[in-house]
Amino acid sequence: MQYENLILDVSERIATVTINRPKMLNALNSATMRELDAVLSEIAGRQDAGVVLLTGTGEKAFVAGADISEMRGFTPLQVLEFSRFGHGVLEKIERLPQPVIGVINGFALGGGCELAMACDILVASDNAKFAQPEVNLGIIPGWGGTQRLPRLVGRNIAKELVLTGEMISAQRAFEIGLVNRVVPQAGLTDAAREIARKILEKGPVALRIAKSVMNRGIDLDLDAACALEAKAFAVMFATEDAAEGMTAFLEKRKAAFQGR
Ligand code: CO8
Repeated sequence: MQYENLILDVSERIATVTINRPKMLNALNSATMRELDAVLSEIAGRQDAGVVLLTGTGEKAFVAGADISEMRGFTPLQVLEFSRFGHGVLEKIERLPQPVIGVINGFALGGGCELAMACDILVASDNAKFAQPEVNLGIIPGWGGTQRLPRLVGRNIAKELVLTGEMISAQRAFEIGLVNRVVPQAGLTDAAREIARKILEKGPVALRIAKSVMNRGIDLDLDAACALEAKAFAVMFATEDAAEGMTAFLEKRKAAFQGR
């Protein structure tokens, strides 16, 4: 499929999705959100993509939020629809079979920060900035920011960020556990691809199940979450990858996983 507001590149089993509206700092309008939804469906079915990188064009912004110029004219019902659609897109990232690395190359604000938080791992450039600045506009986060941020960084730090709209540095985002690592802008793509390559060496079925169990389990009580893990663990033993991985260890060789 052809995309107008994003670029999809697949090479070395890494699918890179680049949100491409640099004049608006990659702000997300409804057309871009529909394309994001479509590209995720495309990637989910691609056997040649084992890991996904999600980033924005340029060195200034990952995504500066929802497109305010479009959003301002929405009726409450249109906003409700846009909010629910966005929730669905972010959930699609969380349910994607492949791990998704957010490559945060600049501003990740509002909907941009929310999009980042749906990714599995976040690598940020040292010039990246994060905020949930919606209160500056007289609104609140609408793509999961009030919910994912407290789960990621704790309730009170999340409240401080949402209630003040304060913009924080990449280093501060690292300190509060919002991002996994911070690297110089020039080395951002290499750092993300290095993590991707490491992941690509592992059993694809195990990656898919581990991601799913962690994303599903986090909102369950520990007992239910561990029961989910136990069932998934048992299912792993029906896979060829598990047999190959354990046999390869015992035969002191590198496993050749087939993703089955
Ligand atoms: N929407 C639309 N246009 C934007 C956005 C945006 N979110 N961010 C930047 N732009 C545009 C600017 O208007 C400007 O356009 P132009 O060149 O035509 O004047 C261009 O991008 C460049 O931006 P600036 O000139 O402002 O660049 P600066 O370097 O001076 O500032 C900032 C950069 C600090 C990032 C600044 O642009 C800014 O504060 N942007 C808005 C950030 C923001 O408030 N984001 C949150 C939006 S609300 C949201 O995301 C809610 C998500 C949930 C939606 C739920 C469903 C409805």
